[in-house]
Amino acid sequence: MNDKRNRPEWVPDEPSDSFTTEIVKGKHHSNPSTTKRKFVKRKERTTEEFVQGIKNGDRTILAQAITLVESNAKRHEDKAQAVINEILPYTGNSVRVGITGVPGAGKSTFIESFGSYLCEQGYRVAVLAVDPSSSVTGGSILGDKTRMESLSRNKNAFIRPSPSGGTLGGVNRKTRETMLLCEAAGFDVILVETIGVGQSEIVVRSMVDFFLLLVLTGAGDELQGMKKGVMELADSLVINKADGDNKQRAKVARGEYNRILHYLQPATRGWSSKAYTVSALYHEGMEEMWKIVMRFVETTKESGVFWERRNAQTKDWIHAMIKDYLETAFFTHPAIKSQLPVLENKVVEGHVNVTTAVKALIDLYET
Ligand SMILES: Nc1nc2c(ncn2[C@@H]2O[C@H](COP(=O)(O)OP(=O)(O)OP(=O)(O)O)[C@@H](O)[C@H]2O)c(=O)[nH]1
Ligand SMILES: [Mg+2]
Repeated sequence: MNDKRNRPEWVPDEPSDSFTTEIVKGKHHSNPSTTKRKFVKRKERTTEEFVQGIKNGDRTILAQAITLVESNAKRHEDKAQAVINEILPYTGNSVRVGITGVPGAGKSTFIESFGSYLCEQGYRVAVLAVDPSSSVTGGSILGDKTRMESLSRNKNAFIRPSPSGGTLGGVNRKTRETMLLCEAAGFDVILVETIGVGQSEIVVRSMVDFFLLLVLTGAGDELQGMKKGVMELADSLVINKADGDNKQRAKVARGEYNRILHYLQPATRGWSSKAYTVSALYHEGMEEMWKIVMRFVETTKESGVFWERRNAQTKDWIHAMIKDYLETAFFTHPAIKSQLPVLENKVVEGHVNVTTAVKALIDLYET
């Protein structure tokens, strides 16, 4: 915890090879014992200080509030929830955009380019990431500060790496709560990056208004190999790297993707998802993409779909948290921990059937 105070807010908690930036504190020559005492005794911010700071758009306090939300300590949890309760009336006013795509599709480059464009237009942009693997690998998104170099220096942008550690459910809650804090701090657009593999894109789809799938051309059978499921989640499909030699191919791919999209279930009722080409590296197509997002928001607000989705997302979140809570409670229950392996073995050896074993465990849990 103390160590954190010497670091910029955006440096990840976990040690990582890909990230070595650290601000080294100047030497102190006063009595070390008093320095230490002062250090430890520094008062924790009150709920009110957090709330005011966030509402004033104070980035340091916002970052500290996010750290509080990400903490797994019970003491922090209570305060984090109190802060969120207070700022709730100031949330919900942003446009929430999810960005997914296979590794290397150019998500970070796109966010750098798109985010910078939005800042130029006068918007305040927060960039978050959902990367459940970050606790294991050190996180690919952690290195993104280097790829989002100019955006991270922009005073209208705020970049926060994925919370490290914990389950996808934990990352889900933390990201959603972080989103609320950013909205209360006055950010107009929230961009959430996630890798398009596994479950994390579904989690991100469940927390954003507009979902953008970044794809590439070139890899011959990418169209076939592409998961139809991911395409069905997308409100627009963006073919990146439409520059140089690749420009023509990107145009062809756009036609092919549009044909496929035509036959798929629309991700959002009343909105037909289309394919576009951009070059994130050369900042081409950003204005067009923003126009599409704005048209989407306008269309869905008019039809009511926008609010229906937000309400449904909130309800889903409640359900997801209940499941998460119960699952943890069940598997960490002492009686379950001791009896589960025993019953597993009995089932495997053919002495007990699965349903009977499960019922016995649940009885054990409920008593
Ligand atoms: N030519 C060209 N290269 C691009 C473009 N966008 C991204 N790249 C390059 O593609 C590579 C991957 O880009 P990233 O932005 O790191 O991709 P990512 O999707 O965030 O990757 P992960 O975070 O690893 O999942 C980098 O070398 C970029 O410079 C583009 O529009 N045109
Ligand atoms: Mg990236």
